[in-house]
Amino acid sequence: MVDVPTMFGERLSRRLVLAGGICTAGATAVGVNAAVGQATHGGHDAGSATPAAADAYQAPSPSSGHSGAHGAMVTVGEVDSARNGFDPAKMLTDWDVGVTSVLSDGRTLRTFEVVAEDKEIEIAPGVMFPAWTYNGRVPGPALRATEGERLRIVFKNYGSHPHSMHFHGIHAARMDGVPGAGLINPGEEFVYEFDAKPFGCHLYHCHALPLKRHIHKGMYGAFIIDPDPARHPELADVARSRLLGTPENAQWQELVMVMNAFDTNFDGENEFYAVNTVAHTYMNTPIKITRNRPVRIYLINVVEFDPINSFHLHANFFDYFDQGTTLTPTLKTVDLITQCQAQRGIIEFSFAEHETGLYMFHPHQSEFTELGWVGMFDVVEDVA
Ligand SMILES: [Cu+2]
Repeated sequence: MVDVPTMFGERLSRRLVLAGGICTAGATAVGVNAAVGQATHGGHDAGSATPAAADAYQAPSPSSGHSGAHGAMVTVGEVDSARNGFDPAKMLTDWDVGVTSVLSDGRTLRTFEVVAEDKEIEIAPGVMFPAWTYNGRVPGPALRATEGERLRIVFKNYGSHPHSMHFHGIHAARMDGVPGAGLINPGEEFVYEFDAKPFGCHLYHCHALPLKRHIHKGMYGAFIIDPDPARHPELADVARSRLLGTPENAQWQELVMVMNAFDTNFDGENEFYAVNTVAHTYMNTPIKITRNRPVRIYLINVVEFDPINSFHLHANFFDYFDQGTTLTPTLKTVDLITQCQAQRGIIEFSFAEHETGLYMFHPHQSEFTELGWVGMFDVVEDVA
C-alpha cells in the first residue's frame, strides 16, 4: 500500500492529500471524500485548491456496493480489518474487563495488561498511518471496571519511543504517567495501581513529550468506571443499569465511541476524522439498533489540532452526563453536545417512538463530517 504521508511531504493541504491518494493508490481502491470536489471546504487551505484536486473527484460507481446507497459523501473501498487487527464494528461493544481476584481485605483486584507497540494501520481505504498503539489497536482497549475496586495495570513498552499511561481518575502522584512517574523507556515495564474512582466515562492516554504527537499517533483509550449501586442507594436503579453484567444493564445497547483524527502528512492539521479510527466506517456499515431498547454511548473526544468536536443526532434528542460522573443528566433533551479535547460523557436516548430506518449522527463541524466522521444508526424492530 502507498503511504500517503511520505509521498506528499509536509506542505500539501489535506485536500491535495485526499486527491493524491486517488492517483497513487488507484481510483477504485481509495476513498473519495465529497469534500475533495467542494469549493466551500475548509478555510486555511482555501488558497491551495487546484483544478487537479477538483478534477480528481469521482462519484462512487453504482456497482461499488452499499456505500453508494448513501450518495457520494463517503469513502469507497474496504479497509482490511484483519490486517489492522481490529474492527470498528466490533470495537463498539468490545470491553476489556481484565482479570479479577480477591484481595486479603475482601476487595476486588482487577488487573489489566497493556503493551505499547508501533504498528502501521489503515485509517481509510488505501490510506496507511504509522501509529503508536496500546495492544495493537487504535483506540486502545476500552478498560472497564467498577467503582471501589483496586486496579492494577501492567504496562510494557515494546514501542520505539518512551511512553506512559496517564489515567483521568484519582491516584497518587507516582502513578500519574508523566515523566518521573510511570513514563518508561522501550523495553521497560511499569505497574500502575490505584482505586477505581470516581465512577464515570474517563480516558487514558500517553503523557510523553511532545504530548500532542504521542496522543495523535494513537495512544489513547476509554476508561469506564461503572457506579457501585450499593454506594448510591437513592439512585440504585440507575447505577445498576450502568453496571456491566447486571440484567438491568443488559437491557441497554451500550456503545463506546472515541472521536479521533489523523494528520497523515504531519503538517499539524488532520486529514481524516472518525469515530473509532476508520473514516466513514459507520456509514458503510451502519450500527444496528433495536428500536425499543435504550441506547447509551460512552463518547470521548481525543482529536488533536482542532480545539472542539461535537456529536449531533438526527431526528431525535438525548440526555447527556458530562464526564459520566453523575447519575442524573447534566443536560436534558439536547440534540448536540460539544467536547474539547479529553472531554467525554455519556449520551442516552431511545428510538422507541420512531419508525425503523437509517438515522444519521455526526459532529456539526461540517468539515469533520466530510473528512470521515459521520455514521448511521440502522434502527430495526429486532437485532438478530
Ligand atoms: Cu507515547
